[in-house]
This record gives sequence, structure tokens and C-alpha cells, in this order.
Amino acid sequence: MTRLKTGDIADIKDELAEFDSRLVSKTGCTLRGLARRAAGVEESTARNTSGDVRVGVTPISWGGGIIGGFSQTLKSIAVHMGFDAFVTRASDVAGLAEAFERKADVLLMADDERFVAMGVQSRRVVDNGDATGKGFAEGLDRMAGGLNGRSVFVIGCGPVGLGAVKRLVRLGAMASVYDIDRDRCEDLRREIKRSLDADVRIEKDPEAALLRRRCIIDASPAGDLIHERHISPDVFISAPGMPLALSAAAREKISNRLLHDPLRIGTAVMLVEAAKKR
Ligand code: 2YC
Repeated sequence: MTRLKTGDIADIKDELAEFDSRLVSKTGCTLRGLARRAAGVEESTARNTSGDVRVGVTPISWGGGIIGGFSQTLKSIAVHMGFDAFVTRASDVAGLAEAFERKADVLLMADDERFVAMGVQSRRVVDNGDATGKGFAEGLDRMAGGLNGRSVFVIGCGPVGLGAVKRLVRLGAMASVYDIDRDRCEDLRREIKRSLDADVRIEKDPEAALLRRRCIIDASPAGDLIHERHISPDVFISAPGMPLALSAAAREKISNRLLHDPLRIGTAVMLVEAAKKR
């Protein structure tokens, strides 16, 4: 799991409106709309007054320690989504107790191993990896004009890649996957067979796959993996992976057909899922 740095998220809370307008131009959805689609929550049934759902964010100091601005950024995303949200004054156990005392319906917190949203009434635990994968698969579907019946190449078979493939299968896409650790590809393929009775193709040669596939999800921390030669006019890339896997020339060439974000989309899907009543 890549640990974010303050610099990765510093501008998020002040630019959510601009992010929304860029997201609408790429996907036709706002952050809230995309998160609701990814979480399978219909606009009509969604608790449009999500303002009646209170989100308590608690900073966690153990492990690598508190990331400057992280909790405040999570709160700003929740407020932007229409939730009532606060950051607890205390951190860790005292902060969790404070969130309960202040009647939070959803608890939001992260240490170095897990980033979760927990629904207090529903007892639902939503993991950032799964939610991020779903959100970026949904974003690719919207950007590329629908993935039903199309092939999608997913790089990275960790929790984000698995979440993405689960959503791709539900969207009717055929997923092919690659990971430097072959065992993780096999694990993902077994899990998709078990949970969705669907097949996944394992790519042996990522370079050939990048040249062949037109819809790509980069869910790896690999960094400089995708280059100018991989970007043809009909290529769409959805990239939750940190750092962004595209070279500067690739970023230049793909222009608006790239979806990348270090925190907003995953957090938005987590909140919608954790806020579900049942
Ligand atoms: O400020 C705090 O409460 C810290 N304990 C937060 C640590 C987050 C560590 N995880 C990450 O940086 C990211 C997640 C946002 C998603 C994957 N890694």
C-alpha cells in the first residue's frame, strides 16, 4: 500500500469544485454521482439528504504517524458529498470514543495497513482498496462510453485491482490482468471465479497487452510504466495507482482520456457504501 505524502493531497480540499467539473467533462458524473453508481446506489434511493448521515474522521497516530492534512481532506470530501462531517479533536482510541459520543453514523480512519469506513448501525466495513478499484472501473466505463463486451487490461492484482475487476465483471467487461507477482494473478483469478463465477485472463507480457488493449486500469505502484508508444487516439486509462504510471509524454498525449486521483474517488465510494442503510 503506497503511503500518501502531505504534498500528494495538499490542494484537494480547496479544489473539489474544480475537480468535479473536470470529472463531469470526462465521465458525465460528479464525484457524488460516480460514487453512487460504483456503489450500486440509485440516485432515487440514495439518501439525497445524505446530510442526515454524520461522518466522524479520526486521525490515527501509530505506525508511520499522522499525515498532515489527511483527516481534514477526508472531512472536506465528505462535506462535498453532502454528508455532515467532523474531525475528532483527539486521535486514536480517544478519537474513536469521541466520534461515538458525537453520534457519528460512519467512522473514517486509516493506519498504514488499512483505510476503512465503518457503518455504525449497519456494522459494514468498507475497505479503501476495494472501493477505489470499483470507483475507477466505473469511471473508465463512463469515460470510454460503456465497457459491456469490451476487454480491459488491469495492471496490479492487489486489493485495488481486485475491486476493479469485480466491478468490470459486473459491467460486462472481460478483464485481463498482470502483476509482477504471478501468484497474485492466480489469487485474483480464483477469487473472481469463487465470488462471481467469472473468468479472468492472465497476461504474460504487459508490453504486448499495453500495445493491444484500448481500455486500461493501472492499479499498481509501478510508476513509469506507460509511455507515449502505448497511447493511441482511442486509448482510455483509469489510474488509481500511486505514483501515476504514465510518463510525461504519455500524459501529454492522452489528454482528457485519463482518470487519476490519489484519494477523492476511493473515499467517495467508501462513504456512499458505508452510509447504506442495510
Ligand atoms: O493521518 C493519519 O491518520 C494517518 N494514520 C493516515 C495514514 C494513511 C496511510 N495510507 C495511505 O497513505 C494510502 C491510503 C489513503 C490509501 C492507500 N494508501
